[in-house]
Amino acid sequence: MRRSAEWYEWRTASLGPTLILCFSSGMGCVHDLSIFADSAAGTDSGRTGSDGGGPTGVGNFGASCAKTPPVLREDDSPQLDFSTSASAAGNWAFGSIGSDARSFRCFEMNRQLAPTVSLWTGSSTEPNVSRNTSMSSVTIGTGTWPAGAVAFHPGTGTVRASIRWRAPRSGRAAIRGSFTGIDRNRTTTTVSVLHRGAMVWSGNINVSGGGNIATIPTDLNLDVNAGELIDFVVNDGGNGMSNDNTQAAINIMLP
Ligand SMILES: [Ca+2]
Repeated sequence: MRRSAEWYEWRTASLGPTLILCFSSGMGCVHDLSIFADSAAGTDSGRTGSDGGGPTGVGNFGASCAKTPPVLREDDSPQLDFSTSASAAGNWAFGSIGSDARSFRCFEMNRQLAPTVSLWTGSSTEPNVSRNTSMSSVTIGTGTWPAGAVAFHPGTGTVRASIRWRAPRSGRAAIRGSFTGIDRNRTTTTVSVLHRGAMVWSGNINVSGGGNIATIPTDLNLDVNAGELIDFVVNDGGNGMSNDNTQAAINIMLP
């Protein structure tokens, strides 16, 4: 790995007064939040940030994303880091992704669809990721967000929405979750899990024989390195993106 003086300066600033002792030769840092270790090829250019979270899945969330320190959690879910102020925070980022995981871009625009439903988008309305922060379901147009729900919606063609997780430490991550169509005109999507940019699971919602709920099997356990990325991706199911709002109930256990 390659770490510049600028990198350390950024790191120190981002973590405030926390003292971090790092070693050369890939031994890592004694501080538990040391997760910005890039691949052996080294793509991290420090504060100016060009690491792209490519197919190796190692690095920051992506070049377009704010750099934020991770949060150590054994039980993680995207709603814990969804905020209206930043599309990348803690262990989760919300953005668009093409057919190559290296194309991930953090969303730039946030707006309220309703007093308790917040939406992150790029330059277009879709793809997007949204959250209902209330304790009640909320219906907007043809979509109904259950209480507390995170949802995502694809764009057109290969432009998809991604809920991206960055491992706060190394270990075996239990990937759990279910995805539900929440549009009354029938959501038609395909949801995938990508690890190191490669698909490790996919499920169909009201297309290709799938029903309205697609559930990740309970044996999807992935060995992750600190800083590695896992993408939860939704596409349009091959029939266009109309009425494709999809609830994403995601849970990652990393003991
Ligand atoms: Ca569709």
